[in-house]
Amino acid sequence: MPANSTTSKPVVNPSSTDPVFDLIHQEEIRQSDGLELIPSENYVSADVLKAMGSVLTNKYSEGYPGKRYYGGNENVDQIETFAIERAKQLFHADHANVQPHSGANANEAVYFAWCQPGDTILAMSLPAGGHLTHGSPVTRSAKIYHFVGYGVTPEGDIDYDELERLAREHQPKIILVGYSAFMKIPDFARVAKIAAAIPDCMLMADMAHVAGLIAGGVHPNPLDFGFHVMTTTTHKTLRGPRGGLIVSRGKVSNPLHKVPHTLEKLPTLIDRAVFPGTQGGPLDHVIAAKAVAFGEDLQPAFQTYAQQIVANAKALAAELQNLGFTLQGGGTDNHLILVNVKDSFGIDGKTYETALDKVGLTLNANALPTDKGGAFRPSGVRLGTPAMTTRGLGLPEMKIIAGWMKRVLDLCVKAGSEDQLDQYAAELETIRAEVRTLARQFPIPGIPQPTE
Ligand code: DSN
Repeated sequence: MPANSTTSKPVVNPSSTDPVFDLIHQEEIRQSDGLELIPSENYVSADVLKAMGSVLTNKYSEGYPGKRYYGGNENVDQIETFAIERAKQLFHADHANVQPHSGANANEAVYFAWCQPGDTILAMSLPAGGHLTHGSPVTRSAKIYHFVGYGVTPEGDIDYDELERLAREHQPKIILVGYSAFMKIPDFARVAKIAAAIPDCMLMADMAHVAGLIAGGVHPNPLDFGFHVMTTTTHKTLRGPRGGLIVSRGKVSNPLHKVPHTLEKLPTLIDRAVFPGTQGGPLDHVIAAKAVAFGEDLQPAFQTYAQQIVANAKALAAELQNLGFTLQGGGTDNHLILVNVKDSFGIDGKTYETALDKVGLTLNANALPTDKGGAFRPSGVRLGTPAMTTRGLGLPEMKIIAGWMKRVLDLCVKAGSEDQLDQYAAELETIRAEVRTLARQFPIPGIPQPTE
């Protein structure tokens, strides 16, 4: 047993003596006994877990259904086709590529499909709420393409005037709308109008965070507003396995839009950019799990789930505000909440994240658009409701969670800094026990529950 293992008895006997299995078991307990507030995490169904753990991991399938570089793909071809057709149906798309290993790979493939080295891509800057893969200087893409960043207004919405000015000035090959800390609904039609005036400009949306809300009908779909390509991860609100997805239009959806290649070629360019452009063999077990998850996302129950995610986020945001927390953008229209703990209570986001971890509430410290704290000591924390909603938590529990967050915050204020938190270990342990008791009332799908 590892030195830090808890005293709980194993839920099931590990199937091997390899300590890795004991650690997996400890992770089952950690997930069961805590509440997951990280907005990019979720819990998959037992069926998705089963597909991921299947013999498909043994197979090589470079290529696409019907056009492989290996024999023996008769089952894999059908599985990948299920995933493709279900993804197209979910997002009203003409084409889907289900092979990207991650959201980062999906983005990289789209840039590679459409741009030449040195071309300009206009995207939301990271401090404004954008994503690392949208041009952060530490990424490979930023060394190949020229990224220009647009920001947000003091109210937390996209600064569309700035976006338009920068688009005119830089004539980008891609305008990208996407984010990992943005709480409004983008005005896709307005961005499409801006792009229509730029020759050769492709419209790309990275909807990794809200793809499940789109699939569930509670968020607009950029492909319905003239966007040509949408990328996403499959493990956040879509509730699938870890992985990426690209869906696109295959025909001209905006007659004002002038492009060098006809848009009918876009699917081919994307497929070539994924394989062999940027990836090798697909992860067939993950693609099977994507197919299963997309099948679940197409069910009416998923729409109810998506509605509840947003209702829970709004309720949690409102209660946090009642308790004195300042929220970036004044609240939320999706599943995300960005709390300015520094402005509200003088505590940095990392100290607060550490303290919340001790009581079993997991979220992440996050920079705010005007942050002076840097990436490791930012002023905010980011949280969201997709995972809790999967477990069945509803509006009454959102109030309880906000209350715990305030009690932990008060202890942080008393402690003054992270290294003084131990003085309040007993108080933190009391809250931890309350969190565990509630968490165990809402089992995680697909795994055995702790028994003591
Ligand atoms: N890492 C993801 C997130 O937490 O938002 C984005 O890729």
